Amino acid sequence: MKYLVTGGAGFIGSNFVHFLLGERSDAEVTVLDKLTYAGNLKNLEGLPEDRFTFVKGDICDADLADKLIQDTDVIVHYAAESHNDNSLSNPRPFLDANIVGTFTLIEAARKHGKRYHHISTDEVYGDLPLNAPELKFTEKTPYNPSSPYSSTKAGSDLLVRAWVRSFGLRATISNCSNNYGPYQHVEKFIPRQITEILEGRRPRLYGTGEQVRDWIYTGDHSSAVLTIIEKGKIGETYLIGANGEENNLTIVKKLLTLMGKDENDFEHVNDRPGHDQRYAIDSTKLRTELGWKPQFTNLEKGLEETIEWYKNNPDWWKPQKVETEAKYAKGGF
Ligand code: NAD
Ligand code: TDX
Repeated sequence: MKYLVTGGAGFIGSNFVHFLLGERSDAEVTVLDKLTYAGNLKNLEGLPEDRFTFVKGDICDADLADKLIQDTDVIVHYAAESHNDNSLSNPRPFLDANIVGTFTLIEAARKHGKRYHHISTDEVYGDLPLNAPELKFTEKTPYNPSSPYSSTKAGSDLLVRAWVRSFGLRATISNCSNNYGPYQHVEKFIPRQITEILEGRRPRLYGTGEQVRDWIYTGDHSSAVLTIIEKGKIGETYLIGANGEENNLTIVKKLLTLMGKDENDFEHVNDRPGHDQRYAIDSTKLRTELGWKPQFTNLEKGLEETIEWYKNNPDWWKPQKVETEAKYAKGGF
């Protein structure tokens, strides 16, 4: 099987490439990645050279997409502008990568009749109230995105659904909850706080910190995506989650404690405009219909391993850190 993985030099895409080549000895992978600020070739080190090719390029380049997709069995589309805070300060790149980029890929996929899997997020459903723990997102929840990031992801999902219905595109969609683990860019919540502590500064909590995210270890996202590609029903959407709900304040306190600091040694900074309150995934469909289940469900252990990785890999994250914090300082975050 020949796979084209877009965004494979990013956090989650690179995890999938390592997972896939490790799990399937007959798989060949081409990564198409523009290497934006979020892409890093170090994430792809150590892969089998005879089964892996890297192409630097933009998913909006129709000629390149056409050429690569012609020679592929399955397209797995991870490439995106992925950070909410960036989408609030500069939305335009989100429209280009997430909407036009997806359009370009599904056009080529339908022209060549190729299998396509679309990576999306639970944020397309908007947020849940904090006072109704019984509510969770399901595949039937109406779309209600809040930010420029999540609205462009929602738009891309809707394009895929329309291409399935109108043109018979052989596609599946997955919407996953918040990922964490090694190789995540230091702009994101957990690595930002770990690296702030490692650099001798205090973690930064937006607003009160009562917002809830449903955390999943990246490896579990990757195994779910492979399950959907191999066993999923064409035209269907699957929600991916590992029952990892926790509020931001608790995560910050856990990180401080695990790193030998006082649990109250953090700062409250400006809140994110339009901040989504709670995400929570009901992944019953994926578990019962396709038999998937997560392996890394101990959040505390996952955080310990993640802290250890950032401690041991300053050469990976230090180059991103100064620019990221300068961006945050401008907005008072
Ligand atoms: P990331 O920002 O770490 O990586 C994105 C990758 O896409 C980078 O390597 C970047 O260079 C590449 N890219 C961006 N624009 C491109 C373009 N125009 N052409 C080619 N390559 C381009 O993102 P991530 O956190 O790994 O997220 C990957 C995917 O998973 C995204 O689609 C995101 O919406 C989705 N997702 C993320 C999470 C999460 O918690 N991070 C949760 C659910 C879904
Ligand atoms: O410094 C911070 N302090 C803070 O309190 C940062 C960076 C974030 N936060 C809060 C905001 C959110 O409530 O932490 C929570 C998580 O923030 P992010 O890591 O920015 O993630 P989120 O906005 O929830 O979106 C993530 O999950 C869904 C990914 O970035 C998306 O790509 C994915 O689709």
